[in-house]
Amino acid sequence: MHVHVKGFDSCAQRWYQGRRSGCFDARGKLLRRLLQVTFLAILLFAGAPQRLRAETGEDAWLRYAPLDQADVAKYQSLPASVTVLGDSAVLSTAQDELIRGVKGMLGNTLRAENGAPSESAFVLGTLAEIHAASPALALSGDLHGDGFLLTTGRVHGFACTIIAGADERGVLYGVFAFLSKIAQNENVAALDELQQPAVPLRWVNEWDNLNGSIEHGFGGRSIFFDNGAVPADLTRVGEYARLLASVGINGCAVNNVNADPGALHDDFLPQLARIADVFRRWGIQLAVSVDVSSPKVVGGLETFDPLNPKVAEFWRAKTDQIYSLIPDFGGFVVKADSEGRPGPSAYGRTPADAANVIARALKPHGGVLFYRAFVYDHHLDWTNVKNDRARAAYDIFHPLDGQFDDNVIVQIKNGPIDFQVREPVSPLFGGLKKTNQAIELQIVQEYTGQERHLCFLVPMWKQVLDFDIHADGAGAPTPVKVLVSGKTFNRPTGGFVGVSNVGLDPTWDGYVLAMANLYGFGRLAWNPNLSASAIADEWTRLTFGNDPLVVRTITAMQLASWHAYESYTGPLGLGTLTNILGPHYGPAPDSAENNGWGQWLRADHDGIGMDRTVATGTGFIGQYSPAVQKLYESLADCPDNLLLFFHHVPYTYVLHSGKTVIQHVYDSHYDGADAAATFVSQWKSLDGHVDDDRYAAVLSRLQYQAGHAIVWRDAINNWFLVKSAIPDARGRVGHNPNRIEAESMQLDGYVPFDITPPEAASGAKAVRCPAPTEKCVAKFRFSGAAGWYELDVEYFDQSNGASKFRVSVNDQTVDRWIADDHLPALKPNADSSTRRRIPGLALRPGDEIQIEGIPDGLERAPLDYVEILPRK
Ligand code: GCV
Repeated sequence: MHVHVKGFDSCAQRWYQGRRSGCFDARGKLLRRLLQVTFLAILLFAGAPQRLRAETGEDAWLRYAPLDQADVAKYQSLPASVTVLGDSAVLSTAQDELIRGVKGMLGNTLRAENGAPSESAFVLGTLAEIHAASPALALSGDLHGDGFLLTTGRVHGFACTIIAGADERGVLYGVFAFLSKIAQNENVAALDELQQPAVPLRWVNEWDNLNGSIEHGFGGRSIFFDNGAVPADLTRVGEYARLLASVGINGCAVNNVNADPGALHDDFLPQLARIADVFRRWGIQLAVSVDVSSPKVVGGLETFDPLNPKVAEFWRAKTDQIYSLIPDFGGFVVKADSEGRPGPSAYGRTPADAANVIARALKPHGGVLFYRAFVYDHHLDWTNVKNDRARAAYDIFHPLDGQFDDNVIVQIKNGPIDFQVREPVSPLFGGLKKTNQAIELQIVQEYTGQERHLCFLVPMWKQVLDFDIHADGAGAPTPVKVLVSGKTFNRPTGGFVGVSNVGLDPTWDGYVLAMANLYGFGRLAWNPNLSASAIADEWTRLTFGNDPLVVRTITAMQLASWHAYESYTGPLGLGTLTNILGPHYGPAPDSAENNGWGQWLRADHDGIGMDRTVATGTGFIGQYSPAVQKLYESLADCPDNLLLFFHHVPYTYVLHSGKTVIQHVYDSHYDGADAAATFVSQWKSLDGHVDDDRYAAVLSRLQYQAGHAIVWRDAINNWFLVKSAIPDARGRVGHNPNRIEAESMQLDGYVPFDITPPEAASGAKAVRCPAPTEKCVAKFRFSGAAGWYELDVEYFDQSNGASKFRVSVNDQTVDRWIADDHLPALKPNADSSTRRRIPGLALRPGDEIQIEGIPDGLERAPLDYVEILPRK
């Protein structure tokens, strides 16, 4: 509950602004004000609901927050003790977790016991142990893998709640599932529920470098590495393992797939063993990404040719050494012949050759090798219209089907390009019938807003997983989710891999709301049949509690967010129209063209899109089965949302929706930016229903997103306007009547300059201080009608300086701030463009509005425009 005392906020605001007058210069006045505030607060809090405790997000969905008294009553008949059958680290973790969860939510401390129960108890154990302890107990179901059973029954004559696992991990997963039910206020009295994971291998990959940085990590520095070593304090690693285990993840490759060979050095392995020790009690197997040139770089051989016996011997000896330190080591992940990484092509060998030599070293220990299918040439000739990066994975791996050993899993990104906001399903899922496969999903939002934009990816993943790729010809449906389980073609294994990239930030990934993606990944890996809305609902209840308004609002926001993000970043299957040569963040569509990276849009004055048809294009569509080819090959059938991925069409082409391509682009960008703005008002409706800290942190992200969505909207629409020369039928693009461009203001010190690319700034220009200087000023006179307005200042916040800004109206300071949001940019462009909103300004015609910028470092207080809108 929030208490707003009229007058206090503005007093604090004036103080922040350095204007002590009227607030702090008269001590007596201040004292009186404080007394009033205290008195009012006492009055308001007496009998009011307990204030929500402050939270950082560190507990994510495992908060075990106390339930309301009325709900606690529901669980009164639960046993008072928990006994464990068997003796292992994972089982005692399960017992500790149950005690912790029950204590947190219900306030009771369960008695911890071992062995057969001597009273009514929670009984934890593997099915085998429970059978041995109580042979008469008929437990239902065929439990295997890491599955579990939650049930009730008499053990040794006592009425017990039984949490049985097919293995020890299953017991731990059962405990988490049970606690999750309590946290969601579900009835657990007459439980009889069996859950089995859909796939055996449920891994995450972390792209952490040994120096502690993370490739595309938005949650701070690594929890695994610092300055070339594994840190002494692995507390966060343990907490992360707990989070992963709670959603059924059983493997984690801790270092970047762009692997530092140093990870295999003799003196590094004992350090990795320390991480494995922490993982073990959570049932998580450590895995390591390896560089295929390690035999040469680490082993000192003159070659890393996979067919050379010395190379095989290197991998055998190194792997044996690892298992001597880490007996439950999971295996390796390999990225090779991709984006400059060494690979078997150096010796004319295939990915199967490279994979098998390593897999054979792992085999005796039960380890597996994930070989990534993300192999492509990033020096493609863009002048050849038949070239197509999307073809690469299938062209390379399909001919090798059947040549991989049975402990190799080919790890396939969901789409044929690279984690774009929308892509079709990779045809390779249908192209491997005699090879194990896993789907690689990107949990971290590299191309989908980098944890600064709300983008819940589960709906996108669901579309991929449910897609029937018709791999079995005329046979039964073969959705991707079944193919990767290995069941379709009777493969021994298969799985899900999520690129997670959490860091030391208390929120793990930089944004409380983005953790729904990690949760959702785990839930789908366990059960891909869950719906996106069920997952969003669960996650919200666990993360924020069961208040119906909170659950309804956040679930709705999450479910709307991918569509919104897609609408203002990359419609019609074009992919995220971001700077692919930079941080993959803000808009910069031209960066995709005329280079070897192969993410071409093929945009010219007349039309846009890649022709990937069999008839006239690159032939990519021919990699799908006939039924899928039929869906995409003809313009008549191709769905609008993938049209420009598969076809090159004129801007005037009419979509199934009845709109032209160009008008769809314009409209969807306005719709998407509007949707982002509604997230702010939706979130504001939760003020007082969510703890203050997380409320404020999320609000600030959503406000930023609403502003950056406008940057995206304007940049992409202007780019299309320039390319096509077709105006927006609704007259919006290029017309911003409420905007005052900085370059048109009266400048003192500030100088105009051209922005590159031009669409990154309004009017293609901005102003900045020419060199380090004390301050620069841009001012103008307000010419609208008298009234209340909100004033948006669009400026550039680079990461190489922290400029200060001050806005005044007729010499009265109305706002000041420091530009230090650490956006991913060293220059003024669409990555650094951001907005400061000053709400509630009373303006009259002729008022002088002045923006003062004080540069810092290499950031010259750059300013794009001011927009003045009537206050909402
Ligand atoms: C780890 C994209 C990313 C790279 C990443 C690569 C991959 O290209 O931008 O940072 O490298 O994918 O998945 O290997």
